[in-house]
Amino acid sequence: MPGETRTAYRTCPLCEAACGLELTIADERIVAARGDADHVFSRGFVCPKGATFGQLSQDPDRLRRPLVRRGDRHVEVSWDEAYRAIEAGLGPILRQHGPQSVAVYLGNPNVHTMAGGLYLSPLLRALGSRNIFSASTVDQMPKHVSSGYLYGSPLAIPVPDVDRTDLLLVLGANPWESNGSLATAADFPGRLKALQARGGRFVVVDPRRTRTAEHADDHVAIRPGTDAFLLFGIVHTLFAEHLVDLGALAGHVTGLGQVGELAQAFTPERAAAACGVPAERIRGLARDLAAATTAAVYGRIGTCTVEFGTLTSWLVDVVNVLTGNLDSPGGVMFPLAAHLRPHARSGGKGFTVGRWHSRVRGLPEVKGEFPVATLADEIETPGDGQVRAFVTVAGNPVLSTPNSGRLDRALGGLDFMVSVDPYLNETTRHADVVLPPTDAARKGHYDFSFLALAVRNFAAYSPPVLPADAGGMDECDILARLTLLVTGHGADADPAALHEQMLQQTLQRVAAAAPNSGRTAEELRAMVDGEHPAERLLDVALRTGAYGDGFGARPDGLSLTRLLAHPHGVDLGPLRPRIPEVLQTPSGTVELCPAPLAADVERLRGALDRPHEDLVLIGRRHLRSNNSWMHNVPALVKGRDRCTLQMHPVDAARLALADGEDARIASRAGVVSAPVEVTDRVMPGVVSLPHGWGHDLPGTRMAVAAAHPGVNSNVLTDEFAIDPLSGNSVLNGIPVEVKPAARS
Ligand SMILES: Nc1nc2c(c(=O)[nH]1)N[C@H]1C(S)=C(S)[C@@H](COP(=O)(O)OP(=O)(O)OC[C@H]3O[C@@H](n4cnc5c(=O)[nH]c(N)nc54)[C@H](O)[C@@H]3O)O[C@H]1N2
Ligand SMILES: Nc1nc2c(c(=O)[nH]1)N[C@H]1C(S)=C(S)[C@@H](COP(=O)(O)OP(=O)(O)OC[C@H]3O[C@@H](n4cnc5c(=O)[nH]c(N)nc54)[C@H](O)[C@@H]3O)O[C@H]1N2
Ligand code: SF4
Ligand SMILES: [Mo]
Repeated sequence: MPGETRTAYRTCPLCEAACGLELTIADERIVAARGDADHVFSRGFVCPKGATFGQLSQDPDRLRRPLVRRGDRHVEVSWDEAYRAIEAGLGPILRQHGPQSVAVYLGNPNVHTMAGGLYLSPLLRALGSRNIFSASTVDQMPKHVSSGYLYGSPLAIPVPDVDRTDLLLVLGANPWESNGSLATAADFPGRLKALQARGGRFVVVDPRRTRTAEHADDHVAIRPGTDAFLLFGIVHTLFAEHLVDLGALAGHVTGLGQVGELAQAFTPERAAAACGVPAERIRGLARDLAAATTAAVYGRIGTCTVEFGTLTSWLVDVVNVLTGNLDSPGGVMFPLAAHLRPHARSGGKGFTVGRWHSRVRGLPEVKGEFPVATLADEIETPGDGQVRAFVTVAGNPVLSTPNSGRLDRALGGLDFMVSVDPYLNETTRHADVVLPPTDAARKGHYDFSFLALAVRNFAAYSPPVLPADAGGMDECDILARLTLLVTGHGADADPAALHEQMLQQTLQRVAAAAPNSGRTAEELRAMVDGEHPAERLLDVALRTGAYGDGFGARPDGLSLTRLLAHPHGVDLGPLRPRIPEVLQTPSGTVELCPAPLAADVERLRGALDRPHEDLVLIGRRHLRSNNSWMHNVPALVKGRDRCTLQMHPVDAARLALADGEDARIASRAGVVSAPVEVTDRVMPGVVSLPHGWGHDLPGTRMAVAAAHPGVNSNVLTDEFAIDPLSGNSVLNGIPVEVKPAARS
């Protein structure tokens, strides 16, 4: 109501921590965002990004109506006109060249919206293209692959039980600034401090002395891309010193002996020569992990976006298994989210990749997608199946993916492009049509992805905090209408048709799965609550989920109504062991030595004695960044330039570079210039440049970001450097040459 000030609660959708926000709303504008002190999980924590929730939602550069490209300008049009332009552009390409001619790229914010969780699958199914790409292959795909092989499901990702562990070994993660990833732990810094306060320790392995490393009990500097050697050195030591103890896991693990054999080559001495961590330190880590009452090894970006990403991700879990810390309190555990159910029994089909291959480079499909590192190949290479049209949903691959200079040029050569995105940015400037979803304040929120990765089970649903924008369009509707268009229902199809169809199909599955409940899909339909299509689908998932009310069978169980009555979330308790039920491998065990991984160990062994590069590039994240897309919020970019090339004083002296001087940085893929920041935070031989910058391209509409452009580090990363098992890009450990810009 005009003139009214009120408080509303909402989960922050900006990172994986899933904090509760307390919003102050005056005159239907968000005037403040604070941490929700009563939130069951985040207990008042908020970071600088969450605090800008209002500014972000109300950013004047945010698009609220669709855009259509006319020449080199984008002009606002009605929704009907935008969908008609899509039909006119996409229709002929689909008819003439078939579904493979249309590629899709799904970006990171899709895992932070309900539309992404619910409405992408139908769209991709309707389209029927195999040219599907996502931010997963510049991020966590190696972890999915290792989990797929070990546990039979790529989504069975164990998270460190940070609230109960005695010893946490962190590799390639900086949760003090990233707030955690593949481990939803609001106030990660506070949880780490609590770990230390109760007498526990945490150790950080990182080529940079990050803020996490600064607070750690120990910081181990490691040469980029070499954690697999370190971890294999630990595995070797555990076997050599008879420290292997599976604990409660004994009887649920196969392949143990083979892992011991594979580890033989990786003595701590040889591992040390490869990774730069002294052999005695490697042995010490192994002994500490074995001796600790509970311990957890946790790896993230620095273990995934590297040459041996899948092997490293696997070895993280191997160490957890060998020390008896998998699926055990204080170790790493499998969460159980409220919208999911435990499996009826262990054992399943297992995990496979390579059911089809990419046209140009012959790369295997993984989880139904191809590596984004080969997207430009598919657009540029003529022939049958060439990509001619492109759809992006919540992605900015021109800044986020390797050799993005090449991808940027490739996008310019497309016949047609559609972007579902609230900004006209480096990627969407290429789109013929941009469909902007309403801002986060006007949509409901439930974390389908991150509640399944939380270090404590909990559930929260936030309804929209502001009324719908009458002329705007909700993202579920945008995607549903696109799906209907692709399936031949025309540009004017009513999204409600798909919403109802999806709900009916879900209810039919529920009715078929529990025939004894005596309820038909129609009877269940009458019981479903929710004002919005996403709410109704969520209600069904919650009620049939692990803690659900079973549509009345357990009256005190969860439902949408119950979550609406608990705006600060519902705590569902500490993580509980899930083995064997969680295991969906063919054998029903943890298959510790899967053949594809064992085969890849050969490649790792081959790299043991390889000479080291002079200088390699790594990335970094800053507390006030969010990949590429929040640099338009003034509060998040003020202060000194953050897009600097960090370099150790020894390298700076060797290369005759002074602090603040512009350096020319060259790799196989490209060249950029950035100011040097001389600092001993990075180890010698390593330089660091953050990703997500480079906002100086023409045709964008992000005034604040353009005033703080920085340079795009992914001009330097190489699209031909990928982890072969997952197709994930190598974004850390890029060989570079650095010179003073003025003298080159
Ligand atoms: N060198 C290097 N490169 C990296 C990384 C690295 O560490 N180093 N990290 C990688 C990682 S982990 C990731 S996840 C990727 C991210 O890669 P992307 O997902 O491609 O990029 P983002 O910067 O997250 O851009 C998100 C886009 O979504 C839009 N958006 C924001 N909110 C919404 C919404 O609610 N709906 C819709 N439809 N759109 C929305 C934004 O405007 C923006 O265009 O970058 C990767 N790239
Ligand atoms: N503030 C902020 N928070 C974010 C994001 C953001 O952009 N900004 N992005 C979000 C996203 S999409 C993600 S995926 C997460 C990522 O979450 P994290 O993985 O915690 O974030 P990073 O800061 O990329 O941490 C990776 C660390 O690995 C180190 N590293 C690089 N190469 C190696 C190596 O070879 N070995 C080892 N051991 N370490 C290495 C880097 O120095 C860096 O400190 O963060 C999320 N949260
Ligand atoms: S840590 Fe993440 S979820 Fe929490 S307030 Fe910050 S951006 Fe939002
Ligand atoms: Mo990410």
